Amino acid sequence: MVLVLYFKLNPNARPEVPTLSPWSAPIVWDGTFKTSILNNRYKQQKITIGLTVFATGRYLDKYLEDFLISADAFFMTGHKVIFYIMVDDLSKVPEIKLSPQRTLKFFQVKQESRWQDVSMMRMKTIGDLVQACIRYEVDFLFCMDVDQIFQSDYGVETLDESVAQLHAWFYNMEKTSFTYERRPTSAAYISYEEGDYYYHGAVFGGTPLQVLNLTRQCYQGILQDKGQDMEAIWHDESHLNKYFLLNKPTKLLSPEYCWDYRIGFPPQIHNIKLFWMPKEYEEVRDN
Ligand code: U5P
Repeated sequence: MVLVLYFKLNPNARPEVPTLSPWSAPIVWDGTFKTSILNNRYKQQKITIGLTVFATGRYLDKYLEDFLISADAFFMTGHKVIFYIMVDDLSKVPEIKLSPQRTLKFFQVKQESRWQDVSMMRMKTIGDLVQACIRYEVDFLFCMDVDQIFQSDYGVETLDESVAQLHAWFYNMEKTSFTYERRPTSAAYISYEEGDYYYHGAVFGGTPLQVLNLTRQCYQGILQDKGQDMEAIWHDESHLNKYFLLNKPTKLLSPEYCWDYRIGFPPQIHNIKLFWMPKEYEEVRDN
């Protein structure tokens, strides 16, 4: 049984940004934690961290190799990591030699014909996989988009029961500007009066049981909408935002943990740990 380490962030290190949510969940910004202390404590517990990623269709050739090479270098270095990689063609899997303590597990999945369905069906596949095996194999789990690159240490300061990523484009906006699903008939509906943050679907995590609950509930919402011939505006991300509105995350990651360089380099962004790859939508999406 692994204990989540509740460490006190040092908000004085980053006085210019909010480091606590209204429900007192830490918001992790670069400089607010002591990596060496946390690493030692988690090493004593011999934790294993899982990371799920999907790479089907053109995403497999275009993004998977660079994602994995960068994850090997920067994701949870010094700790045991299992990568759970979902592909639609096992013959195209890149040959990568990872550092010790890192394991790759590949799973064959069907390529959905619509990119929106690829994105949404991830919730079902991740839930099924957590249920079948991941929950016995890891202490913490992250789920990420593949079209991203790690560029500096992404470590154990991010671990918690339930972890959400602040979206780089919305972290300093008013909630009325968030692109939540606004149609009351959708399961993902959030009114203009509600909402805390706009969370990014490209990164979420937590303990396996929390991730199981999240993926199951999001998938239920997706199915409910499909039953009404609806699709939420930002697909699985809309359902994720609804889930985190009702089930507050216990830790939030600053946009340094998932940055888009097209925004530029505002002064609050000190140390980018992961960034979005530029995407030519016509090239990677079939429809
Ligand atoms: N994805 C695929 N293949 C597709 C579409 C999406 O593997 O054809 C996965 C990738 O991991 C991608 C994520 O980063 O879903 C989110 O999709 P999107 O937001 O880029 O459409």
